[in-house]
Amino acid sequence: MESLITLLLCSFAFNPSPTWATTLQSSHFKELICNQCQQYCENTDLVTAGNTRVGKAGPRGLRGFPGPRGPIGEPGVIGPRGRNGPVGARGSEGVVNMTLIEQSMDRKIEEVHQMYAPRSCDGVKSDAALSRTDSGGVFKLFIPEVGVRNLFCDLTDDGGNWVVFQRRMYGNVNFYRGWGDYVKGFGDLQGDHWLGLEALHQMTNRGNIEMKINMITSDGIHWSAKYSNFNIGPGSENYTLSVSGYSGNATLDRFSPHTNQQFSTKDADHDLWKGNCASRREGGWWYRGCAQSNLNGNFNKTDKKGIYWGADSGIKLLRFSEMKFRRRS
Ligand SMILES: [Ca+2]
Repeated sequence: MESLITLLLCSFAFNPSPTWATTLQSSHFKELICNQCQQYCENTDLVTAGNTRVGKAGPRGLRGFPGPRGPIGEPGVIGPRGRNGPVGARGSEGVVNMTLIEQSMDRKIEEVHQMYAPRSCDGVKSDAALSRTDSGGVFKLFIPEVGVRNLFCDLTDDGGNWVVFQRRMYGNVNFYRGWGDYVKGFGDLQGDHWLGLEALHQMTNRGNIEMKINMITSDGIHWSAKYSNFNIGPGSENYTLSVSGYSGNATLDRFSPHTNQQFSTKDADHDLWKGNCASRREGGWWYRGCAQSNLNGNFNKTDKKGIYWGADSGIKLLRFSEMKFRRRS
């Protein structure tokens, strides 16, 4: 009965009409009612917890320190491809490598010449000459040991087919040169020139070669000296001369005495004299000690520095000389 009365009282106290509310909720009576009617007062600031009263919540405290950094997350998914950028400006014009093109063309030309060029003066036709003279002309030949090379072919003298390797005619080419020039060759094939010791060696070292020298003395006499054997040794032996089998109308054979001699120049002394014959005679030759013939001497000198062929007494100066070889038939 007492509980029923309390329930009614509590229900009445917390569901008052406006008139009653002011009286009940603002007095000690309200606190008294709450202690009896806790189920109605749980949401009010007057609820008790045991013997301790709970006040209103205080102001919010200071924010705590941040916690430790978390682990790195998994990488995200690759995004979609972006749109193409705008077209760039035109670049500057490139440079064509002419050197490579020229080298390539030279190789092709060399291959063509190797296929079609004559192998010796023996097979040339005069209308195929690069340039012509009364006695022959300059031809592009393919010599297997030398490669493709321009040579002067004498097509008329003594049956023709001669390869000319030395000529003194105009005096406009200096023959007082060093070793390198004599090995490589110099001058103008149609005029004064020296073919070169290396080519001479390559084209004569298989034997069966004959050689001829044509000369005109300073007083206009034509001489010839022909040799049935002619061979030039390798560079390792300083292009040693091997010559024999003289015939001709020169006053004496003044070339055979130089056989078995190495070639010498002013900067490469291989002669048998204590001094340097090439310097003394102003040429390059197979000097012994020093010269019975000096066809590579100084064109303008009239003593033993000049171009001469030994005579009965002294020397005979020359105004023309030509040396040539061919395969013996
Ligand atoms: Ca010497």
